[in-house]
Amino acid sequence: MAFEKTWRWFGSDDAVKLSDLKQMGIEGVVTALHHIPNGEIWPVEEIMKVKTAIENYGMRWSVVESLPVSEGIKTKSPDSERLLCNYKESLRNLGKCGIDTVVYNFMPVLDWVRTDLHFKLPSGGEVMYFDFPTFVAFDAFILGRPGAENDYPPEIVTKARKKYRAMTREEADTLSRNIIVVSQGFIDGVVDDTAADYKKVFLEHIENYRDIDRNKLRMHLAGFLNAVVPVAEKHGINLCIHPDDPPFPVLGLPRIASTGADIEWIINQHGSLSNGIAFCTGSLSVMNNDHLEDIIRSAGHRIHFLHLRNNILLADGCFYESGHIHGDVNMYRVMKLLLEEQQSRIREGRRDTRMPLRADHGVKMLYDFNYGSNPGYPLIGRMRGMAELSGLEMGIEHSMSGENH
Ligand code: DNO
Repeated sequence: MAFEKTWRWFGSDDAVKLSDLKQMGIEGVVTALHHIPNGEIWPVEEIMKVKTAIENYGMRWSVVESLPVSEGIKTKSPDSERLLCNYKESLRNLGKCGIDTVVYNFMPVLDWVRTDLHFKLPSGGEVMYFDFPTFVAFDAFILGRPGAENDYPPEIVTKARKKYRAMTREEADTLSRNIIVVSQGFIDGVVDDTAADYKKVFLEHIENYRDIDRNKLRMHLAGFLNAVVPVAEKHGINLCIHPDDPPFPVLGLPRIASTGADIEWIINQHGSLSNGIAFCTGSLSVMNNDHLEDIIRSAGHRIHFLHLRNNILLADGCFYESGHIHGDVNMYRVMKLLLEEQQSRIREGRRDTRMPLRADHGVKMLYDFNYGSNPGYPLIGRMRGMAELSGLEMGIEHSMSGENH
């Protein structure tokens, strides 16, 4: 049985239409109610509109990515009780509509970070790149966050200073806008594109974490899970946390979903299957490639969603995305272990055997340059990734079942 082929679709504004997805062989759509402001309740009628539109094309709304956890919940602000009530209500409404998989993350302020959204590969294709010294240049010298220099290794700060000195004002502005606005806006980022002084607003968000260290953030996540997992379970929903991207602290903010040990800690906070993870090979492999297989072995039973993609890892914590099957992640081994997990679910009679998979991010290529797309989400590059992953999956599945044709 193959994994459910899914595709991240950004709603009716997406240049790719549902009819296109159908042609591409997509079975399940991954989307969110992007028009509902972060922290507000998702009403049944709005959920049903999207669900019906998807089902009219013979596909299913397979995964909600994401039902965003507001900053107020992450920081436990005075408004957090109301936000939590709204979150639970949205989950109930999703459950009533028969949606069974919901992704969230617990990364402070920024969802994911890249310093270059248009890194040119020798082939002419474009991918996203994270350059650690450039990121530190942004934090310490462009944003000027107080104390930032002390939050990073001295040798990286030295390189960052050099990078900053060589930057034009325009380059520095593009870098800031990419990190704070462009890479976040389409996924309900915390800084509004229209904010006049978006860097100031961003710094204020960071400042909200001044008394929140790793332990405290963990306690906030534990509180969140205790509140929402029973609701999810009652309504037949599997929640899954997306790992930190990149999986190490940035901006002096705590990170709690970066390593195998973090994931173990998270799944142990609540024994329900509804307390699960989104297995993102791109995020989890950046510091340590080898632990991907360990994570599948130890936490595989809680994996509810597969984000597969690859990276090339470089010195100094830098990396760039390299499509799907080629790169530092051993996609053959990862796929094989995931298929074994699916087999064991079938043997155990579990209901959640679909294991929705999406080709995460992709190389911008060919006609992708003629159409607008959100950073990381080109049509052709992702479609190539889906095709590669499907072929790999089919080959491994056949060899596992002993078939030789
Ligand atoms: C980036 C995505 C993330 C992910 C969220 C889940 O491309 O993987 O934005 O959707 O972190 O909440």
